[in-house]
Amino acid sequence: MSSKKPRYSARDITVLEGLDPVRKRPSMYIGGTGKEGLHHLLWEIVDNAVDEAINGYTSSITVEIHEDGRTASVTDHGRGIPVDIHPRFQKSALELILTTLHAGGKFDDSNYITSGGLHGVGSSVVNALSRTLVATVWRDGFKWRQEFRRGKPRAAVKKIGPARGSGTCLTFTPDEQIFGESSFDPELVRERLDVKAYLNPGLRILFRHKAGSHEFRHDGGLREYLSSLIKKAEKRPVHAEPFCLERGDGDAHVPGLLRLSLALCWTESTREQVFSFVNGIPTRDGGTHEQGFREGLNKALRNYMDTHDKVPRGLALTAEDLREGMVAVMSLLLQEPQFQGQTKDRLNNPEARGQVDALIRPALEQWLHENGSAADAIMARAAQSARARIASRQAARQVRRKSVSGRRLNLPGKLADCSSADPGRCEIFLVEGDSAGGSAKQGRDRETQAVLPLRGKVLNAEQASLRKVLANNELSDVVRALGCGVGNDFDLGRLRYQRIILLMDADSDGHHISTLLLAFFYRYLPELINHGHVFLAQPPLYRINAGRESFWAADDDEKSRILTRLPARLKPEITRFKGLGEMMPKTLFETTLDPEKRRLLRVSIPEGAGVETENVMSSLLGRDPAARLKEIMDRVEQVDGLDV
Ligand code: 28F
Repeated sequence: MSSKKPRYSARDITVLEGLDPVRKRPSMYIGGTGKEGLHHLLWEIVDNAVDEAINGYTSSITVEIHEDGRTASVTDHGRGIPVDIHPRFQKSALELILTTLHAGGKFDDSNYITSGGLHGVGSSVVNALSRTLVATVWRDGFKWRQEFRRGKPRAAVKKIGPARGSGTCLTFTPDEQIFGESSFDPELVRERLDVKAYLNPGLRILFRHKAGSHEFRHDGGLREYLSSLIKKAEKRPVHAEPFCLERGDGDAHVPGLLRLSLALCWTESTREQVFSFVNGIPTRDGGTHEQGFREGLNKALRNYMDTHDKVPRGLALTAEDLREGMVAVMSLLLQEPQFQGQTKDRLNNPEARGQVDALIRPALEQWLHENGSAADAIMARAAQSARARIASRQAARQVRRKSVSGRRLNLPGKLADCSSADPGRCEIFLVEGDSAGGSAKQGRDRETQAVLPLRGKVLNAEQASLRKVLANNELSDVVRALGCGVGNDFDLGRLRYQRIILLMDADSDGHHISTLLLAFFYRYLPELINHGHVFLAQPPLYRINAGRESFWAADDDEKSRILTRLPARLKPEITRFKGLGEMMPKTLFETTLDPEKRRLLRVSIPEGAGVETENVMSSLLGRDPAARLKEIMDRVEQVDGLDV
């Protein structure tokens, strides 16, 4: 540890702001007021003590959880927080530090490395959120003491008496008005302090609590941390020595990045584990530094493979293959870390990405070059991952194929299925009535078109519960035929048909059934509509025979348009279809089923429709079961000569 000793006084404190905002909105400062928030208080104070240590003023700190489980003390043997009186504010530096937000000073010194976090506002935030806080300072040959209650001093700092040495001790009890009755969790504290000791080799941390005391000191740093993690995971490393990197303290000419430490090793585990820290704070959600790490790693391994002719034959290694089984610990010291996300667990400094990449890549490549047997083992591990990945993908495909055929057994008896098993090519017609169903079955393209005739009554889904809906034979047949499940069980990936086409008579009964079916899809299978799988067929209403030719018209408008176009000498013969069942199968195919000639309407829920559509649908379907289809037709888009 270095020992730079810049001189400070109370003069160095800059911006001052009271603590009211902290008590008003504690979560803004410590993330929450639960267990995490409570422990956050302790981490802040511990970090301040660690800062004093990593800057070379002390080599050991003590953390104690008292009998009550709610009071904690942290002690360092550093310089002691200054107690001299600030000439302008007529208060001690100690009091200013503990009662004002953003009290800078030591943090304006670019030599002073901090643990980030609240970036120096930490101890005042803790003070604000503590029922009581007692500060004891040893400094200038005396022992000093000051007490606070909910952030307010009870009196000025008092000289207790002569004392040797120097240091700071803060004892605080989190305010039950803010944190309730919860107490510190010794196991959690133990764990965190242990990691702190790995991150700061040479530092000794004493931890005392009711059930015992521990001493943490890990001079092996990240290398030792890595080996303890691997031991804990019970996974064997595939090479003997880990790759370790230390950059910083002058040799890293990277602005803002003061230090980078890294240890990594490949194991037989099929997971990848990266534990990253910025200024001693775990970055559980990764961030730019982890991105840079992965990029540097990837490039180094690929460069090494290329230049040493180690590219495995016939195997394409992905970046994930290269990292499988890897366990890594990375610790960064940054001048100005920016943390992001709900819990501030992600680093956001954009420059960190390139900096970390640039530090890791050449070093790792060099290491691989010098450690041939480790490099070989790592390459073999990646190839193994690639082979396992390919094999498991094949196995998954096999299972999928099997379950497709397995589900065929559960298909409704009335379904005339198509022969193709490729859902992308298949469509299903939901047809009203047996006779229409018969024509459709005969007229369809058996390879790609399935037909499900619906008899009986389709339940009004708008007013029924899912259980009732599924008790309805017609609707449960539809669900079984589609194969994609419904409710919690829904899985679009299992849909057996690309297009679901409602084919109903162009009369009021047909409209009614279409409406009920659409209500059912809208309510219980909205994904099918959202992904554009639901269509309305447009069977013709009229046939017009003129000479040797036949024309079909979907409605009266179309009929008159056709008639006006016909040569005057022909006497057209007009047939109005009463129902689909009257149509010859061949005619039905030509007019309605044939993907080349037919017209379909795709059903869609209008963009941004929420409550409004909801209301329209329920007034349309819920209260007036005889509602006209027209209102739904307003929401469909025309699809001509469709081939999606
Ligand atoms: C129990 C937690 O907080 N330890 C600390 C110091 C030492 C100095 C310091 C802290 C002074 C003017 C701000 C002493 N002498 N443990 C701790 N130890 N803060 S916090 O200074 C704060 C600055 O503005 C210190 C000379 N320089 C700094």
